[in-house]
Amino acid sequence: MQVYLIMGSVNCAGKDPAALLRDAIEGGVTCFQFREKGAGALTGGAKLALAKTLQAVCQEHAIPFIVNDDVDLAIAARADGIHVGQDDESAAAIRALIGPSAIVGVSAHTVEEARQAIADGADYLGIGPIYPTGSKDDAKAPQDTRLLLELRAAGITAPLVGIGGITPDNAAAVIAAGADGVSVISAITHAPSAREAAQRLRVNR
Ligand code: TZP
Ligand code: ICP
Ligand code: MG
Repeated sequence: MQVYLIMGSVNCAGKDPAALLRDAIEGGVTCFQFREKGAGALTGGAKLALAKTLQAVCQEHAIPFIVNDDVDLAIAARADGIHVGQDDESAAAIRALIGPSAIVGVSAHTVEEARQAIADGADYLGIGPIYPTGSKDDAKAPQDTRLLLELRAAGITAPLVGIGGITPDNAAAVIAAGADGVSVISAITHAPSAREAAQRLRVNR
C-alpha cells in the first residue's frame, strides 16, 4: 500500500471515474478506496453500480478494492476490505461482519485511538489530516507529521498511511516521518494527468 488513491464520483469533476482510476493505476497506484461521499454523492443502486465498475478496474490490475464506511456495500460487492472512522463501529465488529480475510483500515488521530484500533484488529491506520485538505468538509485540524513521528516513537509498527493535502512535493516528508504510504484524493483526481501524478507520488515512496 504505497500510493493509496481514494475517490468517488464527487471527486472526478465530470471526468469518467473508471478511466481516471485506470490511468492512475497505470501510473503506480497500489490500493484503491471507493469513497462516495459529499454533496451530489450517488446512493443505492447507482452507488453499487459505480462500485462494481471501479472494482472491476482494480481486479484487472490486481490491486485491492476497499470501500469507505459502507459495510453493507463492502459485503454486497465482496470488496477486499473496508476503511472506517472513529464514529463507525470498531474494527473487531466490522471484521465480524465482513470476514476474517478482509482488510480493515481505521482512521486515527491520536496515539490512543491508534492503539485501540490495532487492539481491535485493524490491518492499517489512516493518519491525518497531515496538511490542510479541501476534500473533506468535516476534516479535523491538520497536524503535520507530528502523529506519525509520535506513533513510531511509541513503538507502533502497524502499517500507517498519511492522508490530507499530500502531493508529489510533500509526500517524501510523510514517508520520512514513518508512513508506509500516502493516501490522496485531489493530488490525483484534480491533476491534469492522473497517471503522471501517481507516477510522481510513487517515486517518493
Ligand atoms: N480524511 C482525512 S483528510 C481526507 C480524508 C478523507 C481527504 C484527503 O483528500 P486530499 O485531497 O488528498 O487532501
Ligand atoms: N485514511 C484513509 C486511508 N482513508 C480515509 N478515508 C480516511 C483516512 C479518512
Ligand atoms: Mg466514517
